[in-house]
Amino acid sequence: MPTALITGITGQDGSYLAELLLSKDYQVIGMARRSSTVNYERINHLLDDINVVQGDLHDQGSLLAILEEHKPTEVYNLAAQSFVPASWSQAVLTAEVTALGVTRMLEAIRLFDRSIKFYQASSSEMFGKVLEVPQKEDTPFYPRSPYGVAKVYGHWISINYRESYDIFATSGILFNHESPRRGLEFVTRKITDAVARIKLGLASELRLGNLDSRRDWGFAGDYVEAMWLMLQQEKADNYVIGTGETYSVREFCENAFGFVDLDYKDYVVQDPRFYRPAEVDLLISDPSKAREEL
Ligand code: NAP
Ligand code: G4F
Repeated sequence: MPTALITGITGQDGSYLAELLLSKDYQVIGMARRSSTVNYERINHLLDDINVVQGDLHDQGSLLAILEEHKPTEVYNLAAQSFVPASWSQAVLTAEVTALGVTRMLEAIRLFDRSIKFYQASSSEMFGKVLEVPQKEDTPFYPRSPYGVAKVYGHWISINYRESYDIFATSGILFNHESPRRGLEFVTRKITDAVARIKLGLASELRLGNLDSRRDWGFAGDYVEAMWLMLQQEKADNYVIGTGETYSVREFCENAFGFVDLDYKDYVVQDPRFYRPAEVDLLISDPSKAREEL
């Protein structure tokens, strides 16, 4: 039975990936950081089948100890400070977790067992102020947030450990992916949650920032399958995962409100509090390499 370690098991992707790996008869070890109250909402239904262990990307010793005790054959590094606006208000923490955390896990692998296959959760945020349309694996990066900058570091340190130590370190450059399990502060769930509340008479408006930015939105449940496929390849590589389609936040609002016969213009208020110091205006993927090879 293969054993996989998932960091970020309590997050959106961690929960879907755990379900996928269980369906493939993996033993699943999920790493969660200690908090004063547990936040297992997304994995409550899996607790009989997975082993949740405490560890933190800040803490090198905890990562090494988990590898030594559970001896995974695959490590999926999904943990991160992943909310872009928080990366301006907590820039150093974002760098510690989202950037240096990757090195800490790679160091643990280097020291314990270099045959472990490693997946790094890289992001289309790395393309930022895009230098090519659509974006693919060799499109140059121009990150626009401390989060994007930290992800560029995580991407390149993964490639560096691949080239320096021959570690199977793969970087999945995933475009936005959403689901009912998405955190409520991200724009898709913020909108759909508000639409439901407004329709039920529980809210009267929705305050948003930039309505004109465009994203290539996919479904998280599909994208975790791509993560697994990347680690089943003969060699480690970089892959862009996306739909190849792009829509604006405004179009998303039109659709979501329209779905319950409401007009978004009657409810959406643009609020400067939700504008970002630097915006990523347009993301659209060219996922042809993944389609051909995975
Ligand atoms: P998410 O829901 O925000 O989950 C992040 C996970 O990281 C949570 O389990 C969180 O734990 C954990 N975490 C945060 N800081 C940690 C630390 N210091 N030590 C250990 N764990 C820590 O994110 P997601 O949407 O599932 O995304 C998964 C990964 O893919 C992230 O790395 C994200 O940056 C990346 N990504 C996501 C997308 C997307 O559109 N969803 C696209 C590209 C890349 P708590 O529950 O305790 O907070
Ligand atoms: O949903 P968002 O917060 O996602 P964002 O910034 O694209 O980042 C997500 O996707 C990345 C992949 O490209 C991941 F790496 C990252 O971890 C995260 O999962 O914002 C989407 C767009 C932005 O342009 C933002 O300015 O929606 C715009 N927006 C407009 N009003 C808003 C709001 N975003 C949020 N969160 N809240 C608003 O009120």
